[in-house]
Amino acid sequence: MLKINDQIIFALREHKPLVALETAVLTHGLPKPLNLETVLAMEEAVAAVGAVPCTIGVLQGEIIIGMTQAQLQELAEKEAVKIGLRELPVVVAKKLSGGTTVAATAYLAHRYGLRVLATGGIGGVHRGAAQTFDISADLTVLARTPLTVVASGAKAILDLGLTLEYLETMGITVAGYKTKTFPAFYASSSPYKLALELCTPQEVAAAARARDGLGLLAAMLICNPVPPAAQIPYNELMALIAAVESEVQDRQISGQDVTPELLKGLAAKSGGRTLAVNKTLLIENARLAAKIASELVQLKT
Ligand code: PSU
Ligand code: MN
Repeated sequence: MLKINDQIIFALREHKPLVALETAVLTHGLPKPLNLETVLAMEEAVAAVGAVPCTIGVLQGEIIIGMTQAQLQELAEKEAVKIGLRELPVVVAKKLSGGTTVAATAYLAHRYGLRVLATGGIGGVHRGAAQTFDISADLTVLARTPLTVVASGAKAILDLGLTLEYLETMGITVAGYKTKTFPAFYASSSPYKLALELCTPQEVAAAARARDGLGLLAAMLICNPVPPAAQIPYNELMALIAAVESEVQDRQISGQDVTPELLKGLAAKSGGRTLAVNKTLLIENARLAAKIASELVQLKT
């Protein structure tokens, strides 16, 4: 039920820097052909810094740690399950295929010895969660998985204030990377302030090492804002989301489909602009994650 790519085994044994990448963004987050293009560009960005990309996904019930390009292509063509932690055992048993969310990817990455993960934006507390209880399993997994996760904050479709509160409650370190505000995924900044800031890959690695030394079990979320030149400014973004949100509500979409449907709606309403920003931030996050992973392997533990 598990296949660890030979290159990944070698990289782990040789203490090479590794970056885990998820595949829910391939199967559910981005449309074809941008999805595959983007994941491959993330892998390239990691490799360009001298680190080893390790994309995680599931094909015919086999959990693959370090997918090849051919495997990614196959997954992109397939009927795919969105695999959170709780789907994982059933997907394996029934030999299904799918993309792993941050929750499942983080769990697997940690289990097999990786320390850094890059994504676009983590899942979080949805707007209206007081009624729907819709809170991403990303948060509960990150609370007990000591990885360094690089993301442009949480997805802007969420209630960012409630998401920050939840992150605090769960003891997840949230630090801005060269910023004092919580980025809003497609927007480089938001009205939400961050108390902690880290400014270099070395600083991030030192904090991760201190976390490990202290025996703390939660992930650190490193919030890397999309470059301002590429962003959709916060106010504009909020108006866009409000319009799409009411459409999704009218169609009575719930559960796992909410996030993908909102992302799809935003892409349509913005004339594809959100897709371009999403690609940019995914690549930038992969690049920063690779730099952090490279610093981490320098630190003797
Ligand atoms: N980042 C992106 N696009 C995505 C995701 C992250 O740029 O589609 C995915 C991640 O896999 C994350 C998931 O775990 O969205 C969150 O889904 P949910 O809110 O249903 O937990
Ligand atoms: Mn959800």
